[in-house]
Formats: sequence, C-alpha cells, structure tokens
Amino acid sequence: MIDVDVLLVGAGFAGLRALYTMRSRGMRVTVLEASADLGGVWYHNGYPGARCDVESYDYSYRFSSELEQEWRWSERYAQQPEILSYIRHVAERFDLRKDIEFNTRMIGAHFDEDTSRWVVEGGDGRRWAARILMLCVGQLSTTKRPDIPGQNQFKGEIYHSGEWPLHEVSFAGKRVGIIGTGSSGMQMTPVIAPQCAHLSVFQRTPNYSIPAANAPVSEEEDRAVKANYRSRREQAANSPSGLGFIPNKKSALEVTPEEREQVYEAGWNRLGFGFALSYYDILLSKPANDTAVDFIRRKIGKLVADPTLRAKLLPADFPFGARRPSVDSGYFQTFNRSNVSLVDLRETPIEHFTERGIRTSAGEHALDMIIFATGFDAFTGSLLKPQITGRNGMTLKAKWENGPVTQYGVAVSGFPNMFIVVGPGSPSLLSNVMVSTEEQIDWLAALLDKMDKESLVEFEATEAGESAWTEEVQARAKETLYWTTPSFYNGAEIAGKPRVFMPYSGGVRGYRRLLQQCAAEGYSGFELRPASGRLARNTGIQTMTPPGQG
Ligand code: NA7
Repeated sequence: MIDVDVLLVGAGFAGLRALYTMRSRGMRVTVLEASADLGGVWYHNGYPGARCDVESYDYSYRFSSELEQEWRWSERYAQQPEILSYIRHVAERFDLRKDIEFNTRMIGAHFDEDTSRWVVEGGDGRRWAARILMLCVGQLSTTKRPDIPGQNQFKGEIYHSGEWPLHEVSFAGKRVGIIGTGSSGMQMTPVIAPQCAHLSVFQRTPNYSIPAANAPVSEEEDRAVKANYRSRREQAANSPSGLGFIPNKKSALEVTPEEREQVYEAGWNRLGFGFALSYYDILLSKPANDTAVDFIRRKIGKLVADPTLRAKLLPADFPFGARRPSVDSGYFQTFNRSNVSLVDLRETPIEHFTERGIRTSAGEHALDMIIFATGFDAFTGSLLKPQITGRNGMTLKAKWENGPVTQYGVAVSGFPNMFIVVGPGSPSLLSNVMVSTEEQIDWLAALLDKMDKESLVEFEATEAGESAWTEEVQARAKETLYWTTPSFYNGAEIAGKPRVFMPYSGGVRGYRRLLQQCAAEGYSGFELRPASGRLARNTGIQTMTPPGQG
C-alpha cells in the first residue's frame, strides 16, 4: 500500500490545479490518470474543430501571474491542440508530471473508518492509502453512445467525438455521417465538410448557436489583457457565470423593439455565450426569452439559403439557453454546400446501422465513416464509474440512487474527507469551469489549513446540510427556464437517469459568497472531527458540530 496525503483522480485542468495547490501546502500527492497523458476532456476531445467556447484568457489558470504573463494565446477561442499545449506547459513549468501515474484508472475506493484513510485501488492492482480523496474527473467525461442496433455490422470507421483517436483521421473521398448537433457536432461540421466527399448530419433536435466571432489575438490585445489581468479576473469572478459578462440590468420586455434589436445585434456579433445576458431576464422569463429566440431565428434563417433546410435547422421548441447552446464558427452556412445534407431524425428516425451505413425510416444512407457526437453521461457519469464506498459500507451509487446529493457540490455526507471538484450542486457547467475549479480548490486548501492548525482529522458534510443544499439547487433552477426543458442539466440525456437538476444556477459570485460564509461560520453544514468517526464515537471524543447544523 502506498501512503500519501492526497489521492487525486484525474489530470485535467482541475487535477493539475489541485496537485499544484496541495503540493504547495507540503502534502504528498499522487494523481491517478486513466489516460496516457494530461488534459482530461481536452486529451480525449481531439475531433476536428474542437475549440473552447470560453475566451482563452478566461479559460486559463489565475493562480500564477507569471504564467498569465508568459503564455501567449493565439486565438480568442483556443483550439484543442493549443489548450493541450497550454496544459502541458503548466505541467512542465510547475514540475507536476512527477506526481502523476498515467495509464492508471481508479477502479474503487473505500473509506477505512478505523484509520480515517481512503484506500484506493488502481486498475493495475496497486493500492494507495490517502487522508484526502479528491475527485477531479470532469462533468462531461463519460461518453454516451446510443444503443442503436447493428453497430457491429457497420464495415466503415466509427468514432465518438469524446473519444477521438490520437492518430490522424482522413476524411478525403469519404462519405461521413455525424450523429448529434450539440456543440461537438456543430463544431466539427464546418471543418469536416470541406475535407470529405459527402457529409450527412443526423439531427434530432435543432440547436441554438451564437457565432463565436473568433479571431487571432493581436499583439496589442495581448498587451492590453496582460496589463489588466487582475481586474479581468475580478470581473470574471464577480460575474454570474464567471465569464466576465455583467448582465444588462434591463428586462428585454421594458425596452423598445428598436433598442432590443440593436442590443441583440451587438451581442450576436461579439458576445458568444454572453448573448444570453443581453437582458437579465432572458434565462428567467419565457416572454423575454421569446424576443431572443425571434432574433436568433431570423439571424440563422439568413444564413441558410434553402427554405426547406432552413425550416429544419431552426431551433423552435425550447427556450434559448435552456439547453447548452453552441458557439459556432460557420455551422449553419455549411449546409449551403452541395456536399452536405441534413437528415431530420424527427421525420425519419434511425432504425439501425447496416454494413454500409445507417438505415432510417426513409431508407439507407451509405457511409464510410460514422461519428457519434452524441454527448456524455453528464455530471455523475465519471463519479459513479468507480466503486466508491464511504462509511457504513454505503456506496456513492446507492447514496445517489435518486440523484446526486451534495453539500455545495463539494462533499457528501457519509464520505468523510472526500472532495469533489466542480461536482453536481456547484455552478459547474453553468459557469466558466476554470473559475469554479480554482475557487473550490482554494476553499478546500483553507479548510485543510484550519484542520491542520487545530489537529482535526475528518471533515464531512452533514445530512441536514446536504439536504438543504440539494433543495436549494432545485429551488434556484425552478426560478429559471433551465427547468422547463429536458437536457443534460437535469439528467434527461440518459434513459432512466434520475431527473434532478444538477448544476447550481445561482451564479459563481453568489456561490463564492456562500462558501465564504460557510467558512466564516466554522464550516456550517460540515462536521470537523478531531479523530476518525468510529474512534470519536467509541472513545466519546466529542465531534465538533458547528452551531445550528448536524
Ligand atoms: P450534447 O450537447 O449533449 O449534444 C449531443 C447531441 O447528440 C444532441 O444533438 C443530441 O440530440 C444528439 N443525440 C444524443 N443521442 C442521440 C440519439 N440516440 N440519436 C440521435 N441524436 C442523438 O453533447 P456535445 O458533445 O455536443 O456537447 C457537449 C459539449 O458542451 C462539450 O464537449 C463542451 O464543448 C460543451 P438531442 O438534443 O438529445 O435530441
């Protein structure tokens, strides 16, 4: 058994930041990473056109101003290879690789109540004992491949956007089919279309998208951002989404149609995701949202020449932003190409794969390559893959049978000293995850400092605290339009998954204040114990329950 202070799972952005921070506190840290290299989702999502839809300067670490100053982003929205170069640079610069065990999947972990240590099992048979277990496994990291019959019969190539192979994939001369029109499908469509013989996009739900307005970063812009990086970070941290956009304080319904048109036009041309904050109530009120939908539909309509195609591509039956919109670079225009066709799965559903392609109710589409851009088992998929067992033999799977229950998205009652970074119940995918990640890790570091100073051994969410928080997450979602639409925010992406709202929709600023308040109140909603729970109970050592909790 290898003894460490912190066992971290996942070497993506969150895992590396956690490794850096925990090591800086003098802790012995080991990171288990199932893949052969760094990057997490960015390692696996190497499909053509993969690009971050958060601006590069904001989708980067804030913990080191030297790093901020020395790294030069080439584009407003970085592509996947550049993001991988960045994360590799960070690992080299801070000498992080030496603590990472690659090609090592955590298959299980259980909390030993006698020693207050997590015993973690690697897929290769090795075992670690750790005081703290930190799960940095990502929110969209377990891919979803629909159970369409006949997949084994297909003789061509099959890929998934989220498990893209490391080798070069050639599209030349091939008939390619993409299933799915979320961000991944929308990003790859304009890049693959010019390279292949024919592209068929299999669409079930037309999706909203705002143009990325991507561009190279000029020397002047780079200098300007770097001269004011601290204030940019502060603005991001104090914006609801962590993206730096301050919502318009006006309602979309209180302005004249002319003013609204101008505001939407400006947002459409520049803001990407920020378009949703053109008015404060776009994500809160259906009538306000309808004004945005009307504008977006008119804009998309102008991009597609053929009226029949246009009608099929126009999103209609859910509010803008209620499911994750895309930020695209030429998606709709691609359908004006003569080698691109749309297969509307609402009219002609897929029946099965054949040796030569995909059969829908209208007939066979002959293909040489099929790409699943069908998304992920979001939020909980990667947390529930390993067998994680807490106190009293309770597994996380059993605990979350009816949906994830967490205290602030970071901890779970019954699972002492286990910390989830950007877990369900935190702003997570409704925020710039970089902001959420760094805030949560800093908060945990402060908690561990307190525990060290006061010789405390365990922290654990209280049942009362996590129930109240889980209700709060649902209540906040009900104030928004997110609630109205089935999506991966509420478990609708997987048949049989509990339908509860998973990310916290109250914004990163409000969330940070709650974390700060929790700390100021002596970690309300958590128990901090001077000995392991069993020892404390057996010997009568009093556990410290902050006032009003537990
Ligand atoms: P998404 O946003 O979950 O999109 C998945 C897409 O796949 C979506 O269009 C789905 O249609 C479609 N889908 C899923 N299952 C099926 C089946 N069975 N048949 C046809 N179509 C299907 O995942 P993405 O990877 O695009 O985006 C996640 C990204 O968000 C992530 O990589 C980051 O870039 C941010 P539906 O809408 O369910 O009808």
